[in-house]
Amino acid sequence: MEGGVTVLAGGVGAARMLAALTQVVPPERITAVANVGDDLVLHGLHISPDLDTVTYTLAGQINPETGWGLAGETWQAMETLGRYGGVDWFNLGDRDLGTHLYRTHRLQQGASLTEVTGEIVRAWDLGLRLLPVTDDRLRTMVTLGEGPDAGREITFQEYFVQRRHSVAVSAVRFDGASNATPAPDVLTAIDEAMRVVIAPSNPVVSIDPVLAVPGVRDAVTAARQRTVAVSPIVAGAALKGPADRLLHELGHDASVVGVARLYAPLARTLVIDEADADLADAVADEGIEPLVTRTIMSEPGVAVSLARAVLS
Ligand code: FO1
Repeated sequence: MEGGVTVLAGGVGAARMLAALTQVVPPERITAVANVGDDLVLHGLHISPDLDTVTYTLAGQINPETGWGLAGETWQAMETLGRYGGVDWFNLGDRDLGTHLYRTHRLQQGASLTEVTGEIVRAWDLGLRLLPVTDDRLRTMVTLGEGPDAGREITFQEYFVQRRHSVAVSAVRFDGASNATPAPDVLTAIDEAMRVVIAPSNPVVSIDPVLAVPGVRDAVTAARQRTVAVSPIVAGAALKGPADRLLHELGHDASVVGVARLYAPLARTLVIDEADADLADAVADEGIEPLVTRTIMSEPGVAVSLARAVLS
């Protein structure tokens, strides 16, 4: 397939999808537009988990035990931090810290997040283009749904890491989104792509913040005929993380049909797993064409065949 491929990306699922795509099309033709709603400033450092998960995965350096951070990691800085009683629920490995130090310093020098991300991607010799969806501040905020803290709004990482996403959620909001502008090249990358791919990332906390940046949802809607989404839900469960639980708590169906309902205005095709073949007609009834294939990328050979299916 000629022309560019633009991927709307969250963390782990998107990183695996991108790694597979780079085996099928030259990386120079791939642009990833990544979620920054998970970003946080901690110890004065700007941390961009989804940008880093994509970078480290494509560099072949992702920590295989965690799915985030760098392989061969040590944790001595965290040990020292713990000694002082510093914030230690968000684990920053010694190798990973180098990335956050560099990013933070460059941002303080006045570089944009897009520029710094480009520098980091080049330093890891990745051929693709990785763009934060915006250079502006955008933070996913989560309202707790039950218990003593019901109604309290916390940051995404306080929900995901500190509370291990094991608490009920009643609402999700993207703070800063309405005033954000898409980073340079984001809209063009969507407008001009031969194929737009919505990666198998969490629809409500990874893809929605990308779409919440003014102009992005409209651009993807306009590209609908060229857009393929991959369901992150297989047989009613998320492959990783709390997507199934969040979909359910926020009033969606935690199934490929629920995903189809969310993506029908944006994508012509929804790739669903063979395990959900019996739901293909229900997906079609939502107004999105189902494509049934194997989608579990941790299984041998599946990632590349999924990438081919997405581009076909
Ligand atoms: N996830 C965890 O479950 N625990 C952590 O301590 C943690 C630290 C961390 C540090 C850097 C980074 O880039 C990611 C990190 N993650 C951690 C993963 C991350 O919070 C989530 O996977 C994403 O934000 C969700 O896509």
